Amino acid sequence: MVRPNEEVEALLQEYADLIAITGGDPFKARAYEKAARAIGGRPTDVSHLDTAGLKEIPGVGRSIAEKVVEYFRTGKISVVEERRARIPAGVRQLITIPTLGPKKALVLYEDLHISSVGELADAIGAEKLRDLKGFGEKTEENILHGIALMRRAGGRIPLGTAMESAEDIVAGLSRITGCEDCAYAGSLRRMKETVGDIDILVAAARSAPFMDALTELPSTSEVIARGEKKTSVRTVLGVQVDLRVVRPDAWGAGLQYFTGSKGHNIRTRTIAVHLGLKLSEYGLFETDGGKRVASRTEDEVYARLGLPWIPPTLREDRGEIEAGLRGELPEVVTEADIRGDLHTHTDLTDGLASLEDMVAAAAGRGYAYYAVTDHAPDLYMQRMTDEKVLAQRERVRSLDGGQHGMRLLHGTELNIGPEGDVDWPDEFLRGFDIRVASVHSHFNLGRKAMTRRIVRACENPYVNVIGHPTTRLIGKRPGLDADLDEVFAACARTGTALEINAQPDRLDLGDEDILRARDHGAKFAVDTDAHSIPQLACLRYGVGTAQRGWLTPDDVINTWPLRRLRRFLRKDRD
Ligand code: DGT
Ligand code: CA
Ligand code: CA
Ligand code: ZN
Repeated sequence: MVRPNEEVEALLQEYADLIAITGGDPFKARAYEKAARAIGGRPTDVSHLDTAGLKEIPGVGRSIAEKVVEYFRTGKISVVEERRARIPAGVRQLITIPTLGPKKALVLYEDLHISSVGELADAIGAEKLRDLKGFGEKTEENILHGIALMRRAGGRIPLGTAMESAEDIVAGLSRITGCEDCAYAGSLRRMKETVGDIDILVAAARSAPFMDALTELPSTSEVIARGEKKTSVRTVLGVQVDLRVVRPDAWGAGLQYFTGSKGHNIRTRTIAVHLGLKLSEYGLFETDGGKRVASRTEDEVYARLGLPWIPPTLREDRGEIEAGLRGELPEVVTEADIRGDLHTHTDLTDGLASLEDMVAAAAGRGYAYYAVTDHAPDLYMQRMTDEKVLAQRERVRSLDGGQHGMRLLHGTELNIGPEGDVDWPDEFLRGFDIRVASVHSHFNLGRKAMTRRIVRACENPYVNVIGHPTTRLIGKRPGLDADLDEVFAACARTGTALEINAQPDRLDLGDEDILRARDHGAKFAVDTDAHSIPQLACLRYGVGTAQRGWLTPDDVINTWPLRRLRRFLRKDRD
């Protein structure tokens, strides 16, 4: 991601929220939101552009362009500052509740002086909302449901957000003299879908320079605790960061300990005890006499316990210790194994970049093949037509094999209707090389109907991949109510792959569902669903999730050579 673009995206999005909260013009709010997304999705730094250059970005008019220029010249946008001053931060936090819009948030603030999520929950408990104009018992219920959804994420941060902060911090600390090693550990290194706090580890002889540096980073807003071995801060995004400095000769033991999980560590410590050893963050020691037997690398520590090195994504005490002891640890899929992305969009529908630009960026990632899968007509707001998609096919064919010899597949993302039907008749579907099918509507059908619906989609001889199978949005929307075991069995039986959507707010399927689906013998596609060039890089989160589901390259169709993939895509149609 390009940092200046992201800063502008966040500011313009905030401005859109502020307009909405203060009861401003909804069209204006939407315009800023759109421009925010467009700028955030640009692959190249916008900070060098002048007003004219900025105006070439779709959705960016003169007034927005001028605000962006102002930001890069002065470090702020004055109208944003003005609106901010009128609204307390707590009120802005209210609209992050998924079921509460800005208008209602404003009423709550003005009439009941509610300015935090906690105060709001209390007011609902005291039945104070139902008497407000435009509110009722049903509204109270809806908002409570929204707060519950938000809390279910437990104040935890999405993997993608944590990763970007952590990589910035690691880069910053690595530049300090005396740094022999620096890495993030904890749940982030295990690629858990949400992260409680960020754990950073440094190997160095002296800790003070690193502790100082962390407290002085521009992203640090508050120092929680400053110590010799550990310092904790909070960043401007509200994320806690724990930094520990270890001696270089104890790097492996420290990394192993602070990567966790707790469950995994309990198992490794128990093995140590049975071997007459003691394992801590300082190393592996003989119980009698205290001689250190391993500590420099994780490899050494695991080896001395009779284990192979275990990938961090497997360290959840889900059988990895037993498998390691038996020498049967899976060779999990890695980013390098992925030969192509099979679910991506262009500006023909709701993507931000042109076909040519997406293809060039994909080729730049070294892919052997790449599928373009814009939305199909039943998603009305995307205005897809037969003519448009056929014209796109011509362009795809002319680009095929051009960039570094990368092969292109022309595909589409179909919409699974309430009865399990999809857009377009069979003759038309036949013309595509690959078809992803996803649920985009009718989320509350009831369990039986929902299960039947998705199973029917799998049984369609043209449907190759079920896109974001549960439709969950982490911390915002729970997954569909369906009998997933029945869906997974149908996928295995019909030769339909399950997507592991790599967008960090989706990660859909998630790790536990992947483990179940794998037991049914289903295959998977790790795809980004990229709507912009930077989003192609989200692949790593999908791969991490696939690893957490113990998948090997053989389980993942887009690691296969094109010939094998094409055979899979034919299903049983011949
Ligand atoms: P999180 O931050 O809630 O997403 O999860 P973690 O796994 O990052 O947990 P965290 O930050 O509390 O601690 C990082 C790692 O350090 C953890 O995975 C294992 C290790 N660790 C921390 N405290 C303890 C402890 O009391 N006992 C053991 N065995 N390990 C610990
Ligand atoms: Ca942590
Ligand atoms: Ca921690
Ligand atoms: Zn999509």
